[in-house]
Amino acid sequence: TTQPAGPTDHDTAAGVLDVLIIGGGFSGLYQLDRLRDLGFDVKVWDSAGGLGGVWWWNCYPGARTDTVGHIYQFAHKDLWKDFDFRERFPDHAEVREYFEHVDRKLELSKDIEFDTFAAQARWDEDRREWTVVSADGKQQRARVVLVATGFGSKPLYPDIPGTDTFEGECHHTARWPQGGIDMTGKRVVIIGTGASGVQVFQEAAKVAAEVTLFQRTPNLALPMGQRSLDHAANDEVRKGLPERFATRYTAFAGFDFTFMDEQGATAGPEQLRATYERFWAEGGFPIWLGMYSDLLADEAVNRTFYDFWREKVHERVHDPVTAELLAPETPPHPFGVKRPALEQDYFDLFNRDGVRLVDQNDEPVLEITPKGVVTRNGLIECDVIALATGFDNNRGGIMAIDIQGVGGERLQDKWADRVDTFMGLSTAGFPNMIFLYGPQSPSGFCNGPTSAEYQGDIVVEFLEHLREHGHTRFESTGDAEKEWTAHVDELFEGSLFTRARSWYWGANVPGKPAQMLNYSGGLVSYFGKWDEVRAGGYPQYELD
Ligand code: N01
Repeated sequence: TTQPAGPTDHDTAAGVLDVLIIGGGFSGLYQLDRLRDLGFDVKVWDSAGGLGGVWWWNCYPGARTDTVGHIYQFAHKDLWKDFDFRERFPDHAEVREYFEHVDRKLELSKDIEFDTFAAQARWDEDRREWTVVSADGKQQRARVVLVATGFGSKPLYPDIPGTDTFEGECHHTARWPQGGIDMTGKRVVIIGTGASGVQVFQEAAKVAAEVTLFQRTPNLALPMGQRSLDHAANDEVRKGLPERFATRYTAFAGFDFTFMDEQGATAGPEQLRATYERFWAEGGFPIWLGMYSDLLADEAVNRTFYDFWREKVHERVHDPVTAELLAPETPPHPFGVKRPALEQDYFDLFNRDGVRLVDQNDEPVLEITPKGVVTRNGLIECDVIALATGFDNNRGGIMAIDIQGVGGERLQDKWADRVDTFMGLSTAGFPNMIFLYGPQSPSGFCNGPTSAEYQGDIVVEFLEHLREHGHTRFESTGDAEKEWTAHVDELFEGSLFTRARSWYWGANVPGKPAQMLNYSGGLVSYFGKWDEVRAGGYPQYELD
């Protein structure tokens, strides 16, 4: 059912690809390489100007991984054997260098069209193929479309009047100018304290004349445990990597660690403290997803960690009012049900002259004028405004494309009130389309590269299965997605995750339907489920 690999006329509507991949981040690139090797005729379209997906767009100062670089890479084809990371947690420039390394080895770029935003995709039932049209009018037909737009490709802009009138530089962190902005000696305003806000703040506060950070919810940020790595250190790390890569497939969130077997509820106060101190000294996400197995479920245990965390923050911040704003006595929400950032000197930098934290709830930004931002206390003059206000996560990148399925039904309409997928992979009425890292998949609870490979493998295997059996059309059923949605909802309801207005369930976007968009059952359950699907002959799909 597929054409043999080989040259076809991709620039005209006459050429039909086996697979068009929208998005060239970890997931899209993995698909490209795997499918190309298997003889599929495949291309990638990406709106970015270069490789890396989110790592191309998020070039704001300080943008870096929150996952140890050695684990935030492909295990595929021994690519890891000859790439050194300079830092334990590489910054965006280094992640881009990694992608260039991958490109040199796998020659991916020749099959990627950059600066190509897929604006529309139309299903043709008679031909059993999609026609995808770019924002600049290019057309591409493909039998299968893989939507690999990532969970954070659609920036969320705050609704503040006057943004266009500002005379200085005002940018969303995910649309930062590729050439950068020198903040030395400047007056900088940052709105938002998610991972992006914390990171850009850490850079701004070191060089700018003045930094004003607007906080709506405190970030329960954890120590990163950053270290420099030389070649010998990289060699040392590499020795243990195959084993650590294998662990990624068995861990809750695709890291090389998972929760401990012990419960915090049965540990005494001294034992709890000793554990917290031990993890704190090492830093990183194990503090969040590698400690007591009931930390994110048992509110009393959770509170003991919050109090420990608060104490640590208060030790570092001199001004008691600022310290209390950053780490209030009453937790803003249980620890860890909103993604904590990893910080290096975030809390210490509030001790600097010219650095100010403003409570956005008490003193919101009312307006942006040519000279700066206005609050009820007047104008804060500034030269740079960083909008670190996040994304329309999980579904935003997909819904930015006008996808028209069977009978012209629009995905934007189908999902207007509720997202429905089967395992985050596909949705009824939209045949021959697969989402990678999609809504209702482990996505936000999974290390990106792990998902790219692990979920990527099931997609490749599924496409091979279809080819072998001569199927030219697949569509998941409405019943299958009802059941999956109910399962995702059930895991969320009653959990502590409902207690923070997070992007995990769409609560960060005004007007977005409240619905859990990330599968929170862990990788083992997710892929165990797919094993059943495969063993049963894919009964959740109509195959023809
Ligand atoms: O976005 P966020 P992010 N007025 O949604 C505030 C990944 N990531 O870009 O918390 C005022 O977390 C909002 O306030 P509140 C990572 O998975 C990873 O930082 O909703 N404030 C919040 O403080 C991460 O979780 C890295 O009350 C407004 C902030 O803006 C995800 O991407 C780096 C506002 C948004 O925080 C998103 O992170 C960066 C408004 N109108 C991102 N609207 C790594 O380290 C929103 N806010 C790998």
